Amino acid sequence: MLRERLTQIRQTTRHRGPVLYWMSRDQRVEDNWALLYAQEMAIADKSPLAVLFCLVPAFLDATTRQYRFMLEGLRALSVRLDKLGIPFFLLRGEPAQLLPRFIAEKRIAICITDFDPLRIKRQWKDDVLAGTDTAFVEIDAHNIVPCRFVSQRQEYGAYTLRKKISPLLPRFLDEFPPTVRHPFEWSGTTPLVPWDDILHPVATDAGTGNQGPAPGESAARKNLRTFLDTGLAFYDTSRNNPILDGQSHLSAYLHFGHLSAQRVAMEVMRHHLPWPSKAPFLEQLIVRRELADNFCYYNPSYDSFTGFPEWARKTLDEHRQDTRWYLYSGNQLASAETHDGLWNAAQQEMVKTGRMHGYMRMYWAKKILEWTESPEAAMEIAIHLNNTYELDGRDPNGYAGIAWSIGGVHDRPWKERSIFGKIRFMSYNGCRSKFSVNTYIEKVRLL
Ligand code: FO1
Repeated sequence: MLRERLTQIRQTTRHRGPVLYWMSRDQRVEDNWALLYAQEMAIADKSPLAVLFCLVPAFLDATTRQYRFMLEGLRALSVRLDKLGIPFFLLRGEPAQLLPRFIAEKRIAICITDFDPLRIKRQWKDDVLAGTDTAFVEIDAHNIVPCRFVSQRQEYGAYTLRKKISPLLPRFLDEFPPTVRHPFEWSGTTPLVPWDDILHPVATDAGTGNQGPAPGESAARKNLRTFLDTGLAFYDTSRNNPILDGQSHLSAYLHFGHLSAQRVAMEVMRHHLPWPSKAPFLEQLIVRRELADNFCYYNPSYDSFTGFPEWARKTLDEHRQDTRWYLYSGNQLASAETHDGLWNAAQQEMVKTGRMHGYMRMYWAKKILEWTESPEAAMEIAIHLNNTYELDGRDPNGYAGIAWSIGGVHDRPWKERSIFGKIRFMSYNGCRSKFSVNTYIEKVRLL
């Protein structure tokens, strides 16, 4: 594994003992640099290897919809790991309590964890580190070019990050070795996970309609195959049209780590289509996604008004007193009770299916800025709705997308207008010029 993927969190003289991969973001067996590195270390030490997942009772507004998708994926993962002689522990509770106890009980020699820029995850790691003195290593198994390596500061936009990522791509699109059957037996029993009764009693239920992608690593690979065979060719022409189903439908798999973005990139690169047909998709998959991790990692206020660029805060401040012709509460927006049928359809698509078309996500978030009393209220409501209903919510991509829409993050000033100031505006008529609004509304009504 390329050493740039690795960050030494704590180096201590290691006693001999099992290696632990504390899995969180990258919930897959294949193409997982954190698992591969943990296995490499364990084999070098002639030690056993285990994977641990801490299941928390609540996670950033997640509901049964997301927990079910994740848990079904983890259930399939535990079967795969079992076949490789790697025990999978699923413990319920907070990492700060569970990890130190597990590390002490099992005499873990070193703990490997996967990179995640979200505040909650960094807090978990700090809490766990405070409770144990074991060696700790973090592997960026999510980004193709590791986040901490590709840039040491918040990037202005896609164009500045792309300049740094592009020359490094050939090196970081390196082939994954297989995860092998582990040659050193885990001593002691592995508790069976009571999968059926685990489904989260705590997370509130929100529109758990069962339609939507099948969860897990093998379903993710099947969906990737389908996208490569039938979707990629139309991606560029149809991606801004919510009536055509031109999206890749891979975002939930990427969010839960059922699928490696590096795997997707390598498969697309190998695809027979000419480069111009692939470039727009690779821009979203590589540059936009890694830009989101860069934003969340280097900007501590990634989910609030204070995280906006100075020009955006200034212009929004100047327009705080502008008349809001429409004002809606979070509840009215959640139940799609606005005057705008197009916006309502986008909200309903998300509530019903756990997904919203990429183009509509921008329009949806920008209208929340227009129809709430302040940019702060808009951020709070947009993030809450996104994290409650989107299957791929609670992700750096979501925070960066909302901050782009409402706060001009990674964007530039546009022609000044009321409420928005110089924040890029999107209008109903603008949507009508791109696709048939009524067809989209009707499509959502029939969902
Ligand atoms: N990660 C965990 O380590 N434990 C959890 O119980 C957990 C729940 C969870 C629920 C919904 C969701 O969207 C994500 C969840 N995650 C959990 C985190 C996830 O694995 C990703 O790491 C982040 O959301 C993306 O940065």
